[in-house]
Amino acid sequence: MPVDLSDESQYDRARLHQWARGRARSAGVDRRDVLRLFAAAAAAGPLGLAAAGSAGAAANIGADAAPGIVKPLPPELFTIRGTNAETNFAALHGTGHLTPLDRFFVRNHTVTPRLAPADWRLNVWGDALAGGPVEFSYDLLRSLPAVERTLFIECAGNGRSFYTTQQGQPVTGTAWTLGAIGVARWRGVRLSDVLRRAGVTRRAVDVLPRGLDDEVITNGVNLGRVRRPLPVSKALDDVILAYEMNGEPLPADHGGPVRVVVPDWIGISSIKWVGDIEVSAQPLYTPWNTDLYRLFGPDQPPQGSAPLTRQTLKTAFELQSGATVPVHRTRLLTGRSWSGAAPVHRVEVSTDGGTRWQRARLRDTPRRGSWVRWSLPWTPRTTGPTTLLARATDTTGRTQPATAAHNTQGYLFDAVVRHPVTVV
Ligand SMILES: Nc1nc2c(c(=O)[nH]1)N[C@H]1C(S)=C(S)[C@@H](COP(=O)(O)O)O[C@H]1N2
Ligand SMILES: [Mo]
Repeated sequence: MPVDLSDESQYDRARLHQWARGRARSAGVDRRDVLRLFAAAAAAGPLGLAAAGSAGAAANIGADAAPGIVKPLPPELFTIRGTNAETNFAALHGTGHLTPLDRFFVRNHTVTPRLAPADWRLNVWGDALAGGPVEFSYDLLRSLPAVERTLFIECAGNGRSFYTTQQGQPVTGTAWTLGAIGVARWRGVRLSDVLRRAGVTRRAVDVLPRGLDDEVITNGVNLGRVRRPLPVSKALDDVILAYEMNGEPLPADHGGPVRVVVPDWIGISSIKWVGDIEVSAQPLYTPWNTDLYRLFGPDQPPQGSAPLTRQTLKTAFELQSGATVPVHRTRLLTGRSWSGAAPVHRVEVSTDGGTRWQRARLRDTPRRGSWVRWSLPWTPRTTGPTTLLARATDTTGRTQPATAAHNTQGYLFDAVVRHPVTVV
């Protein structure tokens, strides 16, 4: 029976099957190298060591520098994690629906390249095009019909550190708390318009955008340039090639001059500094859809899960972890909740460690692909430590659980996060 790859669950099953049968060609990377790399990552132990999920030459750089990120990273706004910068959620308090560019998280496998729009070209090629390769300049792209959408980009590993700190489970990769997400207004062109102009045919199965940043070398293994295939159904559906972010030309750190933006899907799908796109009549495999960005571990299918696609459900307070708050004074607790599956329509907050829950007021109209801001007034009556919790429910009916399903690389953490504060 032909597989309908426009159905995400069928796509997942088809991919899992191909993987299990050993049909995976890990595009340019020796499979044994990747396995060796994984053994090394596991031996390096939990969080932040030279793990595959935090690939890059500078994974062990100290906490005061993120070499290769261009924009300023003041400590009030960001926590540096290797080559990456995490948004401090407390720094979003009082900001609008969109994450200001000066505090949008940066996740770099290597370093931010500086690319001039005038020199930039996008090469679309592959055996599922009607003819040869087609090149797009920046000006040509800007002359095509423009679209604008407000969408989050969130790393699949966002919240990863809570597997360890809250569930006592080891994971590898960058030890994000909840700040590996941002929401922006993206302007660009539909990827489908570009693919059609390039002559995409019905033979197309996979679409593989690749970044112009340096090749990724992890533990001596060269994984090549950052790239992850999209099923053609998703590529032709709602994916954008963005050249503006919040009304500004796309900043260098976020993929300027042009990046891919894939609504609802894990951040790695949204390839920055896109330089070429392969349109293939066969399924494609790269380290980013085979060994990385799948779920492995005792609680997962024996061969690992299908490649990850949609993001999960999460909530964060716009408050420092461990903050002190004055007793008998009313303050407005604020935060944000989001889901890759559907709009978030209910948020409940507990100020007593989870005994009593109150419904928060939503400050945004719930919309697909973005977060909702919420608030709840709180007047603490007793001094001492307490735990704040907040949990979201999306319109599929799903509510954040008490524990997240463990996986070795710490992806898709969705459990309610315990937020310690002290009342004084
Ligand atoms: N070319 C390229 N694209 C990339 C990456 C990268 O290192 N190189 N990182 C990916 C990951 S893992 C994430 S989470 C998002 C982060 O986007 P941001 O840095 O704009 O926040 O970009 C993705 N696209
Ligand atoms: Mo990511």
